[in-house]
Amino acid sequence: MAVNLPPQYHDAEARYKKGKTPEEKLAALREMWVILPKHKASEKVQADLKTKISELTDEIEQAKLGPKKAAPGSHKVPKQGAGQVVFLGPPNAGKSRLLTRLTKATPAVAPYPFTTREPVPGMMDYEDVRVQLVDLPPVTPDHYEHFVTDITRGADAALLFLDLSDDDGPPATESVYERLKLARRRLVPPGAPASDDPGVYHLKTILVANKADDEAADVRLELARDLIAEQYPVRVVSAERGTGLEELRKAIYDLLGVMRVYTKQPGKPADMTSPFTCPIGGTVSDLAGRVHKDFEEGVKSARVWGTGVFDGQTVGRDHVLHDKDVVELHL
Ligand SMILES: Nc1nc2c(ncn2[C@@H]2O[C@H](COP(=O)(O)OP(=O)(O)O)[C@@H](O)[C@H]2O)c(=O)[nH]1
Ligand SMILES: [Mg+2]
Repeated sequence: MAVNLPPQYHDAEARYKKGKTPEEKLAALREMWVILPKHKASEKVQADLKTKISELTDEIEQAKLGPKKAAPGSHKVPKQGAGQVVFLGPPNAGKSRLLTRLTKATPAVAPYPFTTREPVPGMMDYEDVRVQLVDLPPVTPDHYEHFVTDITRGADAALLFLDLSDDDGPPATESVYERLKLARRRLVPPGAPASDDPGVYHLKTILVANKADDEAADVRLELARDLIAEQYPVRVVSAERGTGLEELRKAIYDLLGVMRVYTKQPGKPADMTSPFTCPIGGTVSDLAGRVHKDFEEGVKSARVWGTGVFDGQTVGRDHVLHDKDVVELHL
């Protein structure tokens, strides 16, 4: 979709391109952000601008901390599956143990802190889709790996861990929230309004209260609910005993806010084995863009079997799809 941009936007963009320092570039990008009309047609431009602002803000902040230990992007985890969900929490909360329960990944699990130093991805099966989970090093007020800031920018959602076997669990989890806030990452409950500052990244989060097998688990969970600033949905689990894990799988999938759509070729049955996933509220053209980047503009209509249509109804490119619809794209 074409976006009509006012002349002031192009002026600011020219200043961005001519900017010599990251600070000059950032100032110009922030002007562009203010001027940019915020509507559906400009969603892609908005997203690009947000990413650039966030990247430059982080670059400027990290430069203040001294030379980088690792090259930018060296800890990047390429996205796979229906979405990427990162594990954030204090040491010893059972993040790595949970990853071994939900995926085939094999991170080291140990009864002492700081065992995990690098991001460890694994794929979680949920019905007929797969979600990428990424175990990360622990976060404490004194210990923060700066690549966590980069990884959380690209992630779709987060699990915030609480250790129910430790009296220090609730304050330790609160510290994780605060430390990420310092890094301009705000862990918010799903459905919270989008960030109004493009330099601050909001990450949809649920609280995973682990080690529910501890006898004082209930009391600590209550304490944590009072202490932690945001009211996250909570999933109570025991990674060790394997309780609560099926409910957690569903909660993780739901957190992504995606729907499954199956495609078919004319005259052939649908491929019901590997759905495409799109954000809930996505249209025929959004789906087409997932199938092939050239199809997003190229798709003219579609036939749809599923919700809100009669079987095989022909719809336009702006038709909103539903979970489990079967779609035949017409280019
Ligand atoms: N009792 C109990 N112990 C657990 C549970 N989950 C993990 N642990 C133990 O907690 C310790 C830390 O686990 P780990 O996964 O390495 O924690 P991480 O630092 O958050 O990755 C290990 O000794 C685990 O066996 C659980 O649900 N219950
Ligand atoms: Mg670990």
